[in-house]
Amino acid sequence: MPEYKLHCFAQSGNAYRAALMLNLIGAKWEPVFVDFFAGGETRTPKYRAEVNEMGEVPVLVHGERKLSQSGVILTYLAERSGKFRPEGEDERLEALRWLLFDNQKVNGYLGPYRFLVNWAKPAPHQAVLDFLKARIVNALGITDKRLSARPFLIGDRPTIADVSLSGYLFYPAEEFGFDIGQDYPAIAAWRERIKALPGWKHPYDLMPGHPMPAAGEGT
Ligand SMILES: N[C@@H](CCC(=O)N[C@@H](CS)C(=O)NCC(=O)O)C(=O)O
Repeated sequence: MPEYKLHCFAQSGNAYRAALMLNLIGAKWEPVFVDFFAGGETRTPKYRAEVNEMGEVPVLVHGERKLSQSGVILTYLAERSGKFRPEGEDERLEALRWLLFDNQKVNGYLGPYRFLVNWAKPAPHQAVLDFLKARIVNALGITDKRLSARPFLIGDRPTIADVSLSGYLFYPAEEFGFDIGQDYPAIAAWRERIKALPGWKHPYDLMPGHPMPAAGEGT
């Protein structure tokens, strides 16, 4: 029986951080599919009462413990496994600094942007997309500069800050309408280093729910 369960769905980069971490540390885990798109599951009173009062994925279940917020999940798994763990106060603070920057400004904008471009109904106002895109360009530029000077976010080895940054960066370029790999060479090189880690998998191969049924298909 798997040690961990992860409430997730394939299109969620926030959940991908946790799923990827579980795979990279070689944990025994199984996904629990959350029907975000068709069923609006995260918004149901049942989900909020029984799974996560914040109405979000990812949620990691480990025995009696239930954790949400990918940054908390990554910290927990790093401390338990000793893998991808920042060591010492300086590294811990540095990893936390990049994890928060990522949560707010890199993947924190990429996720909603991708959602608006692909799935939002009614379609978003162009001004909203333009605002988010400008924020994304700024945050990716800062991240690219950082990664041009070191192989991983806080130095020579990957930590939970890098796993967090992976959030939406491996999803297909067409889903964003711009190509991160082409526009940000240091991020592109970093992606190859992350892909080379044992246990790496693409989000659509790691979590259930892809491809989504076309409109009218399924129940
Ligand atoms: N800061 C959170 C963000 C989680 C989040 O926004 N998850 C989205 C899916 S990508 C969600 O569950 N949204 C549910 C909703 O809006 O109803 C984390 O890192 O775990």
